[in-house]
Amino acid sequence: MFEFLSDRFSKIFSNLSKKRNLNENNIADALADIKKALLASDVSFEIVQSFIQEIKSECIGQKVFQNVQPGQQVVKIVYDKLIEVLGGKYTEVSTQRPLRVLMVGLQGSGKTTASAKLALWFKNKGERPCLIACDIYRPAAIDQLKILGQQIDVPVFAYGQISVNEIATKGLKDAQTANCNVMIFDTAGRLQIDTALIEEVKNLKHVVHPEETFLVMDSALGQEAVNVAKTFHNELELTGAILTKLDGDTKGGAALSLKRAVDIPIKFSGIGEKVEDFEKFYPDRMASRILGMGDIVSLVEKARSEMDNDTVESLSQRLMSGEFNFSDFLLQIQQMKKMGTHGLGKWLPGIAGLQMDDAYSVEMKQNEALLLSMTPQEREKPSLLNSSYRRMRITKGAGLNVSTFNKFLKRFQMMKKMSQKLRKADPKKLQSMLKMFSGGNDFLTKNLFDNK
Ligand SMILES: Nc1nc2c(ncn2[C@@H]2O[C@H](COP(=O)(O)OP(=O)(O)O)[C@@H](O)[C@H]2O)c(=O)[nH]1
Ligand SMILES: [Mg+2]
Repeated sequence: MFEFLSDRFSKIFSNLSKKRNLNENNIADALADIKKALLASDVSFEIVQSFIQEIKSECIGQKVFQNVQPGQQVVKIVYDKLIEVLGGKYTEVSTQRPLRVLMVGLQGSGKTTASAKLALWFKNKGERPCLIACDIYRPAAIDQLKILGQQIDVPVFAYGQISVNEIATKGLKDAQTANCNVMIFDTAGRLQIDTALIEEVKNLKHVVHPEETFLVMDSALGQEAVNVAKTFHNELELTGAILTKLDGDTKGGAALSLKRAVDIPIKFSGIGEKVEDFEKFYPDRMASRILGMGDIVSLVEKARSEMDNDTVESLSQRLMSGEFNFSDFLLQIQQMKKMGTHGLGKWLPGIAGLQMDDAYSVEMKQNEALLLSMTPQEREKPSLLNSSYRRMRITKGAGLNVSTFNKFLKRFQMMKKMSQKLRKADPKKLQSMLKMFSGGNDFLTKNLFDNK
């Protein structure tokens, strides 16, 4: 996926990273190469222009970090920009239920396949999806949907070639009777956008009132993606896109153009012909794949937050092994004092969402006091604290009362529970992720919680 672009980027950046000093000339050379690479990947000219312009101005305003070469910093800037162009943060699908999803797009883009894939995705999350066949022009399309539905054991409502409005009305009713909470409407496409097609889907939209309208788009579409997306968006107010056939040799034009062209998030990607070949689309992971320079990116990230890398890494390893004890807890608190929950949260998922407000820092100070008044053996082996005498001594030693001790234990249990959860995650996946993002960063957090 995006091999073409990532090959080019790798070359540009390995040249740049070797340079000790960056000056206007070698930055300009690199930017010219990036521009060529993007244009050759069929990203639209306007988008490439603004992309390059923005990178240039960021490069100029950069502070130099110790231990990081300027060339590596440029990689990080391009990486951040790529994430933004690919959509920024991942946005979740609507949580409303019942949920109505309208799938639109050109013929052959992968709507019918993506409808089934999406249904399976919802089903695997414990929802009750169904599929409604609204492609009335090709009887084969209805059969295709029925077969897919059977394969994933999801009901398909099809009514033959009656008007789409009637189909929608009947479909909604039947879906309700069947107690489905996610209704996915597979529509007809044309080879090219034409007004009749748009009118038909618009009518359908008036009847269905979908919470989500997804544009299904072949990722090989290139810069034509801009026009297609703009037209569909103007007429139908899209809420997101599904990028298909990312398993093929796509250059990246469509993916890199969508957000800037119409400002809709890419929510999913199709990565093969099978119904399981479907995943959430994460702009940051995609950017990392395109750049193929995860190591440099994390190096710069680390330099930025000035982390005490070794300690934190071993802490997160301990957490994942499920062996979190009081010594680890103490280490964690001390690290947190150094770099805040935000910095540490990148490594230790459980605390990513915690706000370091006043109450929380008081609690942390108390916890630290309690931990420090334990013996080293007690910190290594929490079960030693089953003695109420020792608990009282420790609490007194820390100048606190019993209720704070109980609160402390609760917090510790929370961490421990989380570590067990992490341990249950697929170890192979964990390992490969750790390897891929050697040293950890945002990806680690997201991967850990999303792949279970
Ligand atoms: N390799 C690959 N093929 C896909 C993917 N999604 C769809 N296809 C294929 O693309 C073709 C058109 O898909 P279909 O769902 O019928 O498109 P529709 O006309 O928009 O409904 C079919 O042969 C699918 O198997 C994908 O993510 N990867
Ligand atoms: Mg179809």
